Amino acid sequence: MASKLAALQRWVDEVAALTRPTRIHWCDGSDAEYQALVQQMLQTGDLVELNQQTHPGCYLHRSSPSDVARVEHLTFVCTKEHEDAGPNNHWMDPAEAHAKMDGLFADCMEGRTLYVIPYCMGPIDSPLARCGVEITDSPYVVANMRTMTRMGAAALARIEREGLLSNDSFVKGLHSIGELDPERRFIMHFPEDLSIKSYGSGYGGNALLGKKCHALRIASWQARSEGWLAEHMLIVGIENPQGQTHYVAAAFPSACGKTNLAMLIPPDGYRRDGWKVWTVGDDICWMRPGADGRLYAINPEAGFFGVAPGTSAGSNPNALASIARDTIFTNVAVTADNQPWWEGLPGEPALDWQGRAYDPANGPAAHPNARFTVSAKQCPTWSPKAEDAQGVPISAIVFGGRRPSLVPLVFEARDWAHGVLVGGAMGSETTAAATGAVGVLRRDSMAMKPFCGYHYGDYFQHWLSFDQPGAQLPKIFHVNWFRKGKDGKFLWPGFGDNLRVLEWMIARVEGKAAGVDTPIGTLPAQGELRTDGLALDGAALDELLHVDQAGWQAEAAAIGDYLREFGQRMPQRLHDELQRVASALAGGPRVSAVAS
Ligand code: GTP
Ligand code: SPV
Ligand code: MN
Repeated sequence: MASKLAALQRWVDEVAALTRPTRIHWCDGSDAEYQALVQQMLQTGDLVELNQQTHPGCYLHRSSPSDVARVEHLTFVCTKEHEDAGPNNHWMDPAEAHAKMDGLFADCMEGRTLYVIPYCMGPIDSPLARCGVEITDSPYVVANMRTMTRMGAAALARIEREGLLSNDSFVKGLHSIGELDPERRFIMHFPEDLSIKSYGSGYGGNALLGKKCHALRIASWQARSEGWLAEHMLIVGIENPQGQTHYVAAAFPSACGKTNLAMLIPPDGYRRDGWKVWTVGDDICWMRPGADGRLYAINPEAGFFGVAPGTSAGSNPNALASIARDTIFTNVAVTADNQPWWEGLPGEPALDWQGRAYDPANGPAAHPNARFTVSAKQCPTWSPKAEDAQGVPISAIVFGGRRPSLVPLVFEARDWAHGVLVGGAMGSETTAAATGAVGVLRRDSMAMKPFCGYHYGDYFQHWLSFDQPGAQLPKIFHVNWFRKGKDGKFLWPGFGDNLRVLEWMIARVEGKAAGVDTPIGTLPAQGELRTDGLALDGAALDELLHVDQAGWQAEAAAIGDYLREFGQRMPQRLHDELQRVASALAGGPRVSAVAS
């Protein structure tokens, strides 16, 4: 096969001349193609068959042990001007980066097949969707891209149609697993020519280029120039007993609860009352203002690449139901009867994620960043609106992170500009989703630190720019499910019970809850957070809703230092907003516990 779009055909020819593959395969996205790839990978050992009685259509991939997560220190944004990438990104001169990468790619596909993957991010007929083409030599990447994107013939048709109208009709992503050598591994982005070059890793966000590289880093750049937002957010629909649904978008850093919140199961009492939760997306949200001034969001992905460890009947039954069949597992353990296993599931592991006989001395049986890849259609709560070409209207935006102390369970920003400050000031403890130390508190503005494809100062300005006459913007909230008590345990039960907090937010959106104003924002007034059926004592709730004035003064000072790191491009509006909060903390009304 080939393409009638000259720009695409020329690029594939150029890449083939550089990488010298033995074969070229244009992916059509069919079942037959997927099955053939699976059979081939079973033969090469790239996939291992799991128990087909208990898990039909499920396979295990064991990645190279030094290739198990995103590599932020090897990820670059290569803009002509260094300043445009911002202090939040690693930068390399584009000419230097191309030369370096082309050196690595030279002849790297000898003896391999070059796969051409046309894909669409978002419903294939959506005006909000965008297309890309990934070239890879990894059949595992092809199989995952088929689940995670709309991949194949329909995407190619859209690319060819749009290619007649514009030179920028698709993002070009070039990927090779290379030698899987961490010393020869780079993830390079060229937002000015909508292209990506990734070498040396086969793992998730490094290799499935539609996901973080395209749908966040490149898309955030495109979104800025075109007036929309590309965000690291889940999208969830909350249906009340009257049958009205509010859509909420929430940004939490990697492995901080997006998949769990997106698939939440209401607590018993809520279920009996008729509350329902609908999953629209679990990782990425593209949104833009509609004709009525509201923000409309699509999930650009078609599947979930979710964290396996901790996924259980208690924490996320919807995820567990989704992955009972037709799922690729990466770096999980297996039981004696060859079922996938990870910490949090009943039973016990026989082999660990590296295929060794399980020995606790070697650490956890499943890698902490072990993942499942599954079609979103398999999720029992998959929203009927998830494939809507126009997207869903967003009522509330939520920011949150892992904050063991200080940050209350929930508060509401007083307006859009304050909300942008709240998102910008976000902090969270690092997780196993990226290589490096785990559990270190760092600033992660809007959960986009690893994913914003340009200068954070410009990004905050772009966020502020949505506040225009006629805009019907969502309310902005901040949550913290991860506050710990003196015993080191989480104070809040989390998971399904997070609906209690969402219910308060929706009541605020509808003007039905009063709240208590504090210098950091509005918290639930006494009795506003529904706690029936919860084993939570009054002292814990007081602590969860307490605003520690001295602690917040220190936090505000730290936020100020952080904002100043972005220099001249940081909007003055955010400095002013922080100043307003700091003054209120210093001299404003006394802050106290607001609930018991
Ligand atoms: P990425 O896919 O990496 O972007 O992450 P994600 O934000 O989708 O993360 P996910 O929902 O998979 O969360 C993973 C981790 O967060 C697991 O360890 C969960 O157990 C934990 N987690 C999720 N929700 C909660 C919660 O409400 N409370 C607590 N204590 N832990 C939670
Ligand atoms: C994340 O790290 O935020 C992920 C997983 O969603 S990966 O696709 O590997 O980036
Ligand atoms: Mn993510």
